[in-house]
Amino acid sequence: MSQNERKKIIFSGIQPTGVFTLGNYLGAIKNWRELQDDYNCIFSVVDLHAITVRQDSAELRKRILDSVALLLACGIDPEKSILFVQSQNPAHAELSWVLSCYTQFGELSRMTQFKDKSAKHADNINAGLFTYPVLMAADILLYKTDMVPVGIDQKQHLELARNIAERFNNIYGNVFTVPEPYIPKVSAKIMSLSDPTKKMSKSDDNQNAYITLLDDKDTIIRKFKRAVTDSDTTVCYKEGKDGINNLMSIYSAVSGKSFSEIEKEFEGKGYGDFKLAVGECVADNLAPIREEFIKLSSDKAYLTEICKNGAEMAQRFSKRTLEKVYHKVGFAKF
Ligand code: ATP
Ligand code: LTN
Repeated sequence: MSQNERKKIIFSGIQPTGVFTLGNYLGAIKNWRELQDDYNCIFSVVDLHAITVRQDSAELRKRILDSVALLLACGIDPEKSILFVQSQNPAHAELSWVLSCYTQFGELSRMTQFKDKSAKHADNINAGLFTYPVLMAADILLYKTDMVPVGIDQKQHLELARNIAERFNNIYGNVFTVPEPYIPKVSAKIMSLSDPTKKMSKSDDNQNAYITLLDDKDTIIRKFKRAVTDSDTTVCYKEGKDGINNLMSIYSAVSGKSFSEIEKEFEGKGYGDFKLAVGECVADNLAPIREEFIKLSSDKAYLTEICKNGAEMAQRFSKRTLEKVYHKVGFAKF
């Protein structure tokens, strides 16, 4: 890359709604770590998004700092990337308001995450849950983001962010960069271990449905042993074998082996052997993250420093976009 060519910009976020799962890791965070050398990366713990579902205040405060520690433990390097907590840069909420006036009710009504979360939290279908994708668009568009590494569940939100950006640009000229998704091939959607037709999610009520990045080896192996599969006996990737397909995707993403290599490895062996191998491989992969988290999470002063610096940089980088937007829509400046 020539000196004049600017590095492309990456933005992504994760909600501090629980301990990150293997799904979060394989669908998003692993890519974040790998992209840091070649892109200007900005990663955020999106606490504004988290309160669209009712949270306990003390618990949320703890989870935010734990999330920062866990991202650092996963290899997000504050020397290379900007790591910050979303609420600490007011520009996100400010741009979100403006963009909500350029987003249609009908568009938001079609969002499948809104439909799923409304069904799950029928007693709290708040306006923030509905406008959640507008805030996500603001997150992305503030930083002139070129690429957004996410799991496939976020593709629809990203499509909406692109539409909002294009709509705004059509009215006011070239204000926003239109972002592209960056979605992994094998692990774009890791499924729940107890119901392989559902996404693995950190806020699932059933702890056996997900592996967290902080589970110990015994817990990981136990959860994989209990994973729901089928009544067949061969380890092969086939339609209708959701549970086995999911375990094969996990094993492939973690070990680097292809599906045909995995099928060969377990020829003539049963599901029990396969589940144990997946469990051991995942546990060995996650062990260094867990160890690093234990070290980092007790160093509150260090974590606070990272958050302060990150917020300052995020504010600095997003200031110009917000000013431009305010000017374009006709706000007076005094
Ligand atoms: P919640 O359960 O609170 O809704 P979540 O586990 O779905 O949370 P998010 O914070 O919403 O996680 O997502 C963070 C990132 O992880 C996003 O890029 C999302 O696409 C990705 N992701 C989440 N779950 C999975 C999964 N099961 N497989 C692959 N990627 C995932
Ligand atoms: N909505 C995302 C989290 C998120 C995000 C973002 C992801 C919030 N803002 C910006 C990418 C870019 C989710 O995972 N549920």
